[in-house]
Amino acid sequence: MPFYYLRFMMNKLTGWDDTIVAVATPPGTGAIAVIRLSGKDTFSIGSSLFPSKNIASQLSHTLHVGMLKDEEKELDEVVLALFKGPKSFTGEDTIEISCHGSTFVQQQILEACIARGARLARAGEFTQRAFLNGKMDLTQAEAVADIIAANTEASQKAALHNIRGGFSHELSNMREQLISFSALIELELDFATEDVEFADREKFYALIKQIHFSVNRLIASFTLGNVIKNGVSVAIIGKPNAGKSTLLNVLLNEERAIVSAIAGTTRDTIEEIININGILFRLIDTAGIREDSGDVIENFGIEKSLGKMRSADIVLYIFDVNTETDDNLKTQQSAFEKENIKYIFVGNKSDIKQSEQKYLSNDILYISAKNNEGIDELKQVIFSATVNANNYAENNIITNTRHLASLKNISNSLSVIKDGLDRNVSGDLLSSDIRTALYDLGEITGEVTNEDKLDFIFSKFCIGK
Ligand SMILES: Nc1nc2c(ncn2[C@@H]2O[C@H](COP(=O)(O)OP(=O)(O)OP(=O)(O)O)[C@@H](O)[C@H]2O)c(=O)[nH]1
Ligand SMILES: [Mg+2]
Repeated sequence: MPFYYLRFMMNKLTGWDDTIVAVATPPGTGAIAVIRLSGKDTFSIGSSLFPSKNIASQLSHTLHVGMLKDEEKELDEVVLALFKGPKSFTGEDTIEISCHGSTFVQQQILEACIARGARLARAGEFTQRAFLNGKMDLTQAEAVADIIAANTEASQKAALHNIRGGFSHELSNMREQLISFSALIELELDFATEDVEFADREKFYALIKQIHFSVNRLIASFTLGNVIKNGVSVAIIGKPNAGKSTLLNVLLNEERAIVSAIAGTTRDTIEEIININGILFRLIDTAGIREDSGDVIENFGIEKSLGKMRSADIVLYIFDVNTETDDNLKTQQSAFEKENIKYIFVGNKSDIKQSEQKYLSNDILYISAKNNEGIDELKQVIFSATVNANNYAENNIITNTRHLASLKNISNSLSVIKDGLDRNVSGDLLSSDIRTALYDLGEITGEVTNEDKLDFIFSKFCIGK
């Protein structure tokens, strides 16, 4: 019998499954709104609102069209979808009422449900119940929030992969292997006086090494995961008139920023988003940087440009190929390198290049922002400088800081175990280190957790999910 059947029966007996209700569609008026009910009184509440049929005696996974009524008052003509626990999203008896999208109608239906004993669901409570009822582990539940927040192909792909349990599958494999060794070592402890060794230390060392490798790979994948989830910030920096705003406009394919031949046109920063190969890049056009411009507002803008330059994931240093000197580029280069700033040199206005100015830096990308030349190439250069394409192809990518923190703890515990094996430490020490690693693994998937932690995780969800 699957775990969730047991859980479902237990909740029924203990009355933990009080009935929750929420509007699952976004607030406001739309064509259709969906109201979701889950918990032990779902069907009795549903039947009392839907007098034309006895909901409880209908088959699971069926749709019913009819008038929703609060006593004699007609509320709306709706479609009611019915899912009997445990074969539902939450694992409990659930109905979803699709009504017309008036906020007034939605409100009346909610009130009618509450008057019959349901209570308003907290943020994420439907998914929290799905987790508590064993329908999914914690990483899968978190991926539900990720798919709702997905705004690019890459974040959608990563979230769907984790909803299907891709990441938890890798973790549970590690967990099982560790548990089987830990059992053998604990068995040795039972025979302590006889000095036996059930767990082959060499095999164990190889296993720990392999798990450590996988854990460290997952940790490393966070750089990419973070990029997938939060995007990359790109500051466009340079002297006045270099063509920064022209570049922003051509990248966006829209006349977003004012362009003019007057040096010092851009004062404040302008931020816009573009999508390159499924990843979001936040472009930041800044005020041109020059020694004291004599203009207070422009000086403020320059200060701001320097701040954006330091906090960006990558800087596009754009210069006019007709006026830039090699000396200045060298100065820029060493300033970026000193501050550990990732940068790309972009030589602009190559359409009117007159002299054959030679720059010693090999890595200059020549463009004409005005004529849209070299722009596609620049996009690919920005992409490959910030997105690790090797990791991109791999399956399990960490996008969640909670998972990252636990994985780092696991990596530390595995180092301790490896070190212990090197020093031939006793079985009881090894066994306690393995238990620490297992604890951290269990924390990611939610096998080890507590109410506060769960409340914190699910409070970041939408109401109705
Ligand atoms: N010929 C040519 N002119 C360009 C090119 N890119 C920009 N310009 C011109 O250079 C001038 C300055 O362009 P902007 O994009 O406003 O320069 P900016 O770097 O944003 O300048 P500030 O905002 O003052 O710091 C404008 O007259 C543009 O038309 C280019 O690729 N070729
Ligand atoms: Mg500008």
